[in-house]
Amino acid sequence: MGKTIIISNRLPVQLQINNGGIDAVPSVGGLATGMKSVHSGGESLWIGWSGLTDEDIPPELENDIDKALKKNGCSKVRLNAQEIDGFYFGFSNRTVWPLFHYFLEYSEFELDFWNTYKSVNQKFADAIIENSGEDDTIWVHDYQLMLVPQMVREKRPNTTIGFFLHIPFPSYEIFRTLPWREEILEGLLGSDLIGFHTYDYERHFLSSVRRLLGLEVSFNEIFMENRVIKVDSFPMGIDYKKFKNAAKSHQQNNEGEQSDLQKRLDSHKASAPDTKLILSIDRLDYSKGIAKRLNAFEYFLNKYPEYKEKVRLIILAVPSRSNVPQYQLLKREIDELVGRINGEFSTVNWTPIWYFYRSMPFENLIDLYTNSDIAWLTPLRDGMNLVAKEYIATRTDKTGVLILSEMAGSAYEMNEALLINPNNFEEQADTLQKAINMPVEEQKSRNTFLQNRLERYNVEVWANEFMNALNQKPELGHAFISQ
Ligand code: GDG
Repeated sequence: MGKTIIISNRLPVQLQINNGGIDAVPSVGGLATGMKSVHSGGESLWIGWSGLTDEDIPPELENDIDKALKKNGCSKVRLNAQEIDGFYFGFSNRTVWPLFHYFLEYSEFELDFWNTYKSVNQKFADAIIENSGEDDTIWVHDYQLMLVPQMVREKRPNTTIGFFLHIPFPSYEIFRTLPWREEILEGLLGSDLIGFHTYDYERHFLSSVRRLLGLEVSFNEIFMENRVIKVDSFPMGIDYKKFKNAAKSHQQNNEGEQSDLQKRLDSHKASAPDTKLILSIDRLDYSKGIAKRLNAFEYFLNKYPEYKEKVRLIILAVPSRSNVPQYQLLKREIDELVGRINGEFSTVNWTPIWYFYRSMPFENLIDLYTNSDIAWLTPLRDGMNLVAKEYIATRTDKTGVLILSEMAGSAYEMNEALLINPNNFEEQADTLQKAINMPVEEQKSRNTFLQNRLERYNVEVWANEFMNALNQKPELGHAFISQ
């Protein structure tokens, strides 16, 4: 058997140019951790963009970069600033991302973006061909690379290719508005296995394939002229042990080892022991519903004024895609909302919202998870939402309440959370009230179910299940043979 080739837009390492040298620092993101079991030793290669454009890479460091990447089992695809503009900020994040998250009015159908997306996808496919053999198994990740499977298939008809989409696949009625809808589907159909987080995304995809390409679909198989393509759902898990153990050692730390954030949280608890902390963590993205959440919080404070000075909302919004205009507008809207709500409700002793617009180190993330009585996550659309799972994993004493949008993929597996419609302020205000007053026994009972499920179906199991399914290619079925 050959090696495994993983392809994603970004490599699982960060390149840092320091005086005269190069460091490749492994990333700690969900995908990088999840793929650890697949991407081990010399058995696999990860191909992707390094995060530095051609213009950023001093020619004399090119070799050192390649060496540093090779040490980490990685190989880079070179992209210049103009390619990143059209492919990443353009087609990926101004066309596909909004469309697949049902923000139809934000989706821009620009021919230039599309042409750059095609040529950059071809670059990734060429890099795969150059670095792989016929026997290798290829796993392509996410919406930036949807044309890659077919581009590889053309050159390597017998290679095993899998594709996993980390964001929702929209309903046919939304997807059909894309001018290049057939090309995207055909690109994906170069795969042997196409994976989604949930059964609904899978269903939407199959419906688009049937209605736009007229292909025969039976259960979760698509029949093409000479191939059968399997489609299935693989809900992504988290590195459960990592979060659980981090939370445990966080509790054991004595004062000297505490972060400044933890000290601040402690002093807040000492001065206002009855105040409940409500947490939300997201990239600053319109799909995450941050502005609506703030409006719902204001609605809650007006509907239940007895909770003034008794709750605090902590918002961690991580900067993201800040050169896309919609994200700049959203940043302004959130700044204004936080200012207005704090201006309206603050007292000498109390500020209702603590707002952090930055990325925090992992330790601080654990500080926030472990100190919050409630996690309140309100995406308007979210492929999965790993933050919901991470919050539950850090609740070592099993207390804590998760309020989660039904529009997140994770809601399908987290029925014991309090599920809400993020557009319904009335329901959210009542749910916050319920969460604040939920008896500890009920919290523990709900979280026990959630934790057991998350521990069992962790990210390693997710990756292995996908790989196992990929390596069991379907036989040409009866429906196909009888044609
Ligand atoms: C996409 C899909 C799908 C957040 N802030 C900080 C930080 N994080 C980490 C969290 C979590 C990750 O980032 C965010 O993951 P999500 O799943 O919530 O959301 P997306 O970034 O939108 O991811 C999503 C996912 O892909 C996987 O398929 O679930 O639906 O949109 O792991 O912990 N980490 C650190 N500092 C921060 O400030 N260190």
